Amino acid sequence: MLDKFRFLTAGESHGKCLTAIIEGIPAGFDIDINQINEDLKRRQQGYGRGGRMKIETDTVEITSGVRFGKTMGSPVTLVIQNRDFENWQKIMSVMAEDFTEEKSFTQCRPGHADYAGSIKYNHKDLRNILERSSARKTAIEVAVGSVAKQILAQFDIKCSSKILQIGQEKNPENFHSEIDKARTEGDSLGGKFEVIFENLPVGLGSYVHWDRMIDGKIAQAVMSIPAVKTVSIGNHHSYKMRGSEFHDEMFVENGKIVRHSNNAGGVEGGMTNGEPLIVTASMKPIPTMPKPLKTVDLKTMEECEAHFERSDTCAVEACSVIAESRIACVLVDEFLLKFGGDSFDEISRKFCRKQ
Ligand code: EPS
Repeated sequence: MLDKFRFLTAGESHGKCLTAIIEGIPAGFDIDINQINEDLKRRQQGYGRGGRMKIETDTVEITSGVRFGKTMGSPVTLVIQNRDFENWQKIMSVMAEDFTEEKSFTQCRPGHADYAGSIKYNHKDLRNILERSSARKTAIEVAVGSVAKQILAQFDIKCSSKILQIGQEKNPENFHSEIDKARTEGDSLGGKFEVIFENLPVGLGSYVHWDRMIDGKIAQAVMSIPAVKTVSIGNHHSYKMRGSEFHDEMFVENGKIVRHSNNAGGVEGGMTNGEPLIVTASMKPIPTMPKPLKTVDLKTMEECEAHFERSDTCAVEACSVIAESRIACVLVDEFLLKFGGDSFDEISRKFCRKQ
């Protein structure tokens, strides 16, 4: 999907490590590894996370493409070690002789990829699906997104996110108690969050073809985060507003075009319009929980309770950090398509907020 800022990730939830190779970063960009680690920490720290986050302290290693804090124009490789691998070496072994039947699980977890994945890839052991479908892989995606954010920041493009709702609760002061309540009851919670990018240039994306519309690309990038169920751009009440109320009128002040509203959320005609980009998304409640869901054991075809090891109660804060990263990747890709070049200096010469 991405043309200029391309990346591939690899790694299982309880495997040795998570890896990403990013291709297409021009030379001469500043990359601060501490900043990547800050984003990784933000993804881990949200209230409502489970036992796994006590084991992991995600930090990235850059093994190619950066020298003395600057990109070299060559592929950038990022690696995050899974500390929990130490406890899973036998279960995640690559050696055929380590296989034993009792290491597999067959009680499907509703809401996860288990059922469809077992049929699609013909897996009898549902761990083969769990391991890659797990949201653990979003750790390395956040590292990639952090690199994208750092590139954008060098053109003063800034990003932030906030939680709008946890379950039914809209008051931030009550979010923690709402999560505590769900945890005590062995349940899980979803919620809603908002991501904002400011100072974007006009004209990222295009109206000329459906697959070049920036809103479509952002929707795909955010919707494919595990557990995300809705994505909207701008005022999500648009469908019940009148045209005269919704559309952002234009005025001239001091020789400049200005708007006094941003219901469009920074996108018109599939392109950024220079106003802040506002993306809202909602996340379903996490499907793994101590209070077990009824399901089927795919081996015996008998009804049973879903497989449970441990779980998070709520990961909406983590999800907002992941969404920042995913959107940053789309934006940097479009940015490089528009202002592209081989080096930071070349791009700086071409860069213009209104072109
Ligand atoms: C996840 C299950 C839990 C989460 C995990 C996502 O992991 P575990 O099965 O090891 O307890 O903690 O998230 C992460 C590990 C992470 O880094 O975000 C799942 O099934 O998606």
